[in-house]
Amino acid sequence: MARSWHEVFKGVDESSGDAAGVTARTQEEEKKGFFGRLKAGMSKSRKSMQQHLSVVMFDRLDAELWENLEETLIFADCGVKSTVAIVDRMEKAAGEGEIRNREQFYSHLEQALVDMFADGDYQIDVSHKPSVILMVGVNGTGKTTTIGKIAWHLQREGKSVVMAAADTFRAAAIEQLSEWGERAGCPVIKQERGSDPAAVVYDAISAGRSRGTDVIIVDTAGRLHTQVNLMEELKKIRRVIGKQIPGAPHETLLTVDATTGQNGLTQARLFGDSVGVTGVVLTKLDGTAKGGIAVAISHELGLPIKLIGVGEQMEDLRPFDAGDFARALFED
Ligand SMILES: Nc1nc2c(ncn2[C@@H]2O[C@H](COP(=O)(O)OP(=O)(O)OP(=O)(O)O)[C@@H](O)[C@H]2O)c(=O)[nH]1
Ligand SMILES: [Mg+2]
Repeated sequence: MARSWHEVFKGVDESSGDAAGVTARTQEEEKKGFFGRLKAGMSKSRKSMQQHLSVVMFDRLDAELWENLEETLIFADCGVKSTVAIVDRMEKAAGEGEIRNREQFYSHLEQALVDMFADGDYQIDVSHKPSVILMVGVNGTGKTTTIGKIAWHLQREGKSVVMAAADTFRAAAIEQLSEWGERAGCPVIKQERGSDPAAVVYDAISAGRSRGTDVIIVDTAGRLHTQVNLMEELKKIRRVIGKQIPGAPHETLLTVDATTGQNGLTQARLFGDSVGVTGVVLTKLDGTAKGGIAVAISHELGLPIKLIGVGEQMEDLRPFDAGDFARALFED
């Protein structure tokens, strides 16, 4: 079953925050509730899978079946590498007599899918004092809203947060982050529109340090005049952070919009090469029938997906769990 928010943060004290008062039973209920939302959010992907596989005759394990499975996974955007690996594994299992009916087919498929997700640290490291989380990603993918939600959860877990409005490209971006700051109850360090993002980050770290803040979260621009400019700006921000706090940023999270499909994979590759991404936040899974993109991103880039978004509400951003993801994709 899914991890709770308490479990997703590395460095959150067991006895601090609201989580200390949350009973195991409430945590269980929270997880069940999320699975329902996850299933609802992934209904487009699930329906598409079911439609593709509905023609399959599970008592005839022939070439047609494997072709059909292959097409289904490719259509779902699982990517060629993962698709080939999954189909090979399924054929092998069938050859060994492990797949004889519908149930066995789906349980093997679920497990094969789960195993495609990269190993890696699925937690978000906030164990340093202060810890710095840098949020990067193309415009509109969900950076600012994700920061707001993470900040809200961190405060609830007893961690103090300062946010840095380093997307100085648009005035609206600074306002949007400020609103999230109010909602989450944490200060937002900002300057005028058009000011140097690295200077904002410098201020935020100084402010965070003097206040004894636990976590500093940095919002960045998703679009500048050119992509080269953007990567150079992000590199500069990283250098400024690293100079003030050796070893930081401790997390560089990349937001990817699931509805952009293979294009999201290309973006992830670019950011990964330029700014050293430690994990992916995959947003808008509710808006696509091609939820398999999660598999492609994780498997082909070797990156853990740390959080997923299945809607715009606060509760729709959740810790990622590969097992739940696979179940939500196939199970009625
Ligand atoms: N349906 C859906 N919408 C989402 C999800 N996550 C974020 N959004 C919406 O996507 C829109 C863009 O989110 P932002 O957080 O502003 O994106 P951003 O990356 O900061 O964008 P820029 O500041 O322009 O670079 C908002 O309207 C969010 O509510 C999700 O999981 N599902
Ligand atoms: Mg933004």
